[in-house]
Amino acid sequence: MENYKITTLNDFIILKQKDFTYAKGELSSLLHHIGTAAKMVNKKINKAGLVDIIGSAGEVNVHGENQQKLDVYADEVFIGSLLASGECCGVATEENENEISFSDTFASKGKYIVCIDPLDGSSNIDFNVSVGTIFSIYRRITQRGEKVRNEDFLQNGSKQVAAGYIIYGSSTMLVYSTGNGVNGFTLDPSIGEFCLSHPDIRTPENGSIYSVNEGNYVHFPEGIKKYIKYCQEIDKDSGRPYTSRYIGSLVSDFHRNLLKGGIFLYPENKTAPQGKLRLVYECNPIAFIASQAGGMASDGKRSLLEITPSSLHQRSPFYVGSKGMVKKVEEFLDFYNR
Ligand code: AHM
Ligand code: MG
Repeated sequence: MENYKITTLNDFIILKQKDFTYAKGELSSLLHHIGTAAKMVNKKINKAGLVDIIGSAGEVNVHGENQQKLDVYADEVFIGSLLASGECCGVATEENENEISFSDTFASKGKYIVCIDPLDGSSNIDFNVSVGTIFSIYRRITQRGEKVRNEDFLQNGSKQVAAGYIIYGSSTMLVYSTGNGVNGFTLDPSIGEFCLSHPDIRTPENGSIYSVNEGNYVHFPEGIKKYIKYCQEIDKDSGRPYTSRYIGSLVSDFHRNLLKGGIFLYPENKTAPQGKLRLVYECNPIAFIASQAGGMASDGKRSLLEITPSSLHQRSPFYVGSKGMVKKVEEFLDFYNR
C-alpha cells in the first residue's frame, strides 16, 4: 500500500502552535497567509515568458532601480494577504519608501509587523533564474490599535519572532523558523500544498562552497581579498580549494549553502560602501534562519542579529553560512583591516 502520509504547511503550523502554551493562533494565521500569497506569486512566476508579464513595469522603486512587473505584482499580493490576515498591523517592503500602516479596524489591532522583500533577485526573472521572497515577523512596539511607527520596524534582528524565505526554483520551497529550528516545505503543484520535505534543517559547521560576486574583487576590503585567495589555496585537511558557486540571487545562493555547507559573502566595496543588501528585509531574516540552523551571520565585525537598524532601507555588508567559515572571514577582516 502506498504511503499517503504527508504533512502540509498548515498541518505543521497547527502542530507547532501547541508548543507555545499561550499561543492564540495569530502567528499561525499570519504564516498561513504568507504561504497562500507565495502560491499566488509562484503561479505568476511560472507563467513568466508565456504571458506579457516579464520585463520592466516602467517605474523605478525607492532605490532608483527599475521595477519589474513581477516586483509590483508580488508586492501587492503580499501586502494584500498580510492585511487580510488581520494579524499584521503594518508592513515594510523593499518596494515602498516608508512603512505601511494598516488602518483597517481589524488589522490595526494586529500584534505583528512584517518586513518583506517580496521578490528578491528579480532582475534574474527574464532569464529564468530562481528568485525568492524573504520575510521577517516582529511583535509591534506600539500599542494595539495605534498607527504603527518607524520604531516598530527598526528592531534589533534578535527580536524576530519568525522569519523565512520562499524560493521559486526548479521546485518552489518555503523555509521558515519560529525560533525553534528550521523546516522546509516543497510545493506539490498537483495538490497546491506546501508539504514538509526538509524537517529540522541543520547546516554543516564547515562547508566547501564560497559564494561571492568576484567581479567586484578589486573593490573588496583587503581581508576579503585575502580570504578569497585562502578559499582557492590547496589544503587537503580543510578541503580546500573550495568550490565557487554564485547565482546572484540571494535566496538561491543561501539555500544551497544552507543545505550543503558554505559561505555567502556580500562585502562593502568602493562603489557600495555599506554593501548592497538591506539589513531589515534581506539580511536579518536570512541571518535568523542561518542561526536557527546552527550557522551564523556577521557584518564582518559582529553578529548581524545584534545590529539595531537606524533606517528602513539601510544596507549592510553580509557574511552568512557555516559557522566556522563566517568566523574565519571575521578573523581575516580583523587581521588585514585594522
Ligand atoms: P535586488 O534586491 O535588487 O533584487 O538585489 C538583491 C540581489 C540578491 O538577490 C543578490 O544576492 C544580489 O542582489 C546580487 O548582487 P550582484 O549582482 O551585485 O552580485
Ligand atoms: Mg531584494
